[in-house]
Amino acid sequence: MRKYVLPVLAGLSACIFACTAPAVPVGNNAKQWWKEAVIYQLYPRSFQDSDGDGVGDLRGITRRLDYLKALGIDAIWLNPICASPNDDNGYDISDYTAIMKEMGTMADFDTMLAGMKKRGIRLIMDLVINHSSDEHRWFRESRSSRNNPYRDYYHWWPAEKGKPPYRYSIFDEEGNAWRYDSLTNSYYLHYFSRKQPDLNWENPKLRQEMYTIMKFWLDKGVSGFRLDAFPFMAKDTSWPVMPKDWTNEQYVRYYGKDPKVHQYLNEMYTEVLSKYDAYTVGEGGVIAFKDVMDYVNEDRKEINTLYHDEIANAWGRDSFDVGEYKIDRRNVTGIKKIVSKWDDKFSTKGWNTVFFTNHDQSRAVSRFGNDSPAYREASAKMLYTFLLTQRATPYIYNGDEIGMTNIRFTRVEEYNDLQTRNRYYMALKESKEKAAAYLLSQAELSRDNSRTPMQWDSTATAGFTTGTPWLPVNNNKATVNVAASEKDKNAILQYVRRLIALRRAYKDVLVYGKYQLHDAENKAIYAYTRSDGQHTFLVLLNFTSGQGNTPIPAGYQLGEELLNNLQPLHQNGGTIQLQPYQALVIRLK
Ligand code: TEU
Repeated sequence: MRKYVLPVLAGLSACIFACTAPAVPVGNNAKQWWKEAVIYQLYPRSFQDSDGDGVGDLRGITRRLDYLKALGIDAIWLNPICASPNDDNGYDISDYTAIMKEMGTMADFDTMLAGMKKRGIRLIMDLVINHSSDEHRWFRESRSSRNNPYRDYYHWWPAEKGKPPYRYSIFDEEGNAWRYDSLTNSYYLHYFSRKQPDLNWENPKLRQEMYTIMKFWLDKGVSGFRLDAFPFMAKDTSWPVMPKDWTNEQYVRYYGKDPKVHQYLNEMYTEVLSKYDAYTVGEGGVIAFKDVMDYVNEDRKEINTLYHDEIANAWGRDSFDVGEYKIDRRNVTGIKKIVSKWDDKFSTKGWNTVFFTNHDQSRAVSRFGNDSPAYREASAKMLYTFLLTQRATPYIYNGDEIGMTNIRFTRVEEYNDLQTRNRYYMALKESKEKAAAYLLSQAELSRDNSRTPMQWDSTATAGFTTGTPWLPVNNNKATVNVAASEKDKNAILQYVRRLIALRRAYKDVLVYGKYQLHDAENKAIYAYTRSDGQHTFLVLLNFTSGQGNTPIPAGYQLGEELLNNLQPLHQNGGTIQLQPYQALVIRLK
């Protein structure tokens, strides 16, 4: 059987606040709020429940806004909150201008947004543009007859033409993106689940509907959008037959990224985004590195930023083809190459983003650090030191700031995520062994690992709900929780607050300043400097559970120690010795 290779589909000393003489940024262009922002990704279903139904909601978020303000973040990217039957946890929208009933009401939304504004926190909405729910009014109309005015809001293939050319579906139980509908004797296209039919962006009416929806939210005062799965929105609708042994690169070409995507994004920018000065971040996992600038180059007037999966994938990728499953936590030199390559790409144009995890990836400390009791705190702080000292907009995923870990389910029945469940059953059709291997990979890689409820305290449901949580709470809530972190001055949370404050105090260095890699071949230490021409900061990160050594960059001496997750700093002549997972930010002189 052919292989399904899935697509890459923060107190600080007073000095810090006093030393910020403005300097001309080195490297990148115009200053923007969204370049300077620290963005917090909030998965609303798992953040805070207020009514005891076991599902997080908007009133819950409003209750926790002081926590977010104290963290120091500037904006929130909120995963979908619109009306949805929740086949894919809100990524299947049945009404784009209504609130999902589990999440509350539009009045709750308005209160939440007002609470954010009062605290100087911006809101970025998740815009699901490639597909809707099959329960959306548009789709109900569309499937009702071939002559319905909404027919062309979706992609249909009349069955009298025979079977449509094969397209793989990322979530379908049978892996087939065309679903037969007897009502009109036609197949509809769904790249994701059967309940997520793809929208037809070639139809100008559909595009205008989407722009109206975007204006609705912008008029309410949101600051921008995260564009879900956007490269898929423009397809080659002549539906060419795919070569038998298609590769990953071909998959993307046949499935999306049609040149029309640039036309649609430019139209969206002209008709909507430019009028509101709204920020956009596209989910760009399937966009090849060489093509990135075609989307985010400001001269093209399309989107501001996108995010990629290269760092995440360097530590293992979720794939139906379990052969691709690998976790290599020692791949430090590989990570340096990826990060440096992306930094270089944006040295004169566009702007980079950086994240370790999100709702589609497992927990950062489990996957990229070391979540054993001995190293969980040190390695989580080390990872955050990286994240908040990059020339890129950093995304913090909720719960990571207290070092939440993978839950590691062992039985398929424990999983909620349709991706894990459906891929498991597909694997089972091949063999029990394949299914077992896939299940084992999911303990490390499943999206449900990062979707377990936020751990606020050590009580049975971690302060998330008074009811039964929709997904179990991780047992380590007894020690890994916000309440305990507030009392411990060495907690990951307190360290993250200090890092955010440092980034804010030294924007010219840590946001806009030049990035330079040092000691590139070192297999344990990731060393780089950030510099604005006036200040140079050295960042040292030990990504391993062993000791590491690295030279002080030539021509420099160590100055003030700005952050150190593991006191003390060991210096031996021109060499610095780092303890396992030690992270340092030092001013050079
Ligand atoms: O993900 C798009 C996507 O391409 C997925 O395949 C994703 O890379 C994969 O699930 C990672 O394991 C977006 C959303 O981020 C995801 O949560 C949704 O399920 C998906 O779109 C459908 O809307």
